[in-house]
Amino acid sequence: MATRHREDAVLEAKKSKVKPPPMFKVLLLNDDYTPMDFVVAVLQKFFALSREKATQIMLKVHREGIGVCGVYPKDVAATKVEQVKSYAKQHQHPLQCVMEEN
Ligand code: TYC
Repeated sequence: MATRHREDAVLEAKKSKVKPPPMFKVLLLNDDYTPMDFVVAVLQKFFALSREKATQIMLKVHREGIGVCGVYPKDVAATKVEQVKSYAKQHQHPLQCVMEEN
């Protein structure tokens, strides 16, 4: 680095406190009523997944009861959970979405 300030040296002397942020899984839950194509559309719309990947995750949730849509920092995960729940509610589907620390 070209310019080094005294404060940098002070900071470096301490143990680095730069840590990666805590990450949270966003999970979809199965239910008996939400249409499969709606779940695939949600996964594509809010998790930027291809139709193929979205279909794989939807089928995993359908068969196993729960599945991971993605892993994000806390605020991003919380936003995705709210977006999915709100969108499902708008369309009158009981689809549930939750987050869990990784
Ligand atoms: N079980 C639903 C059905 O048979 C499909 C479904 C999949 C619902 C995943 C929710 O998170 C879910 N129509």
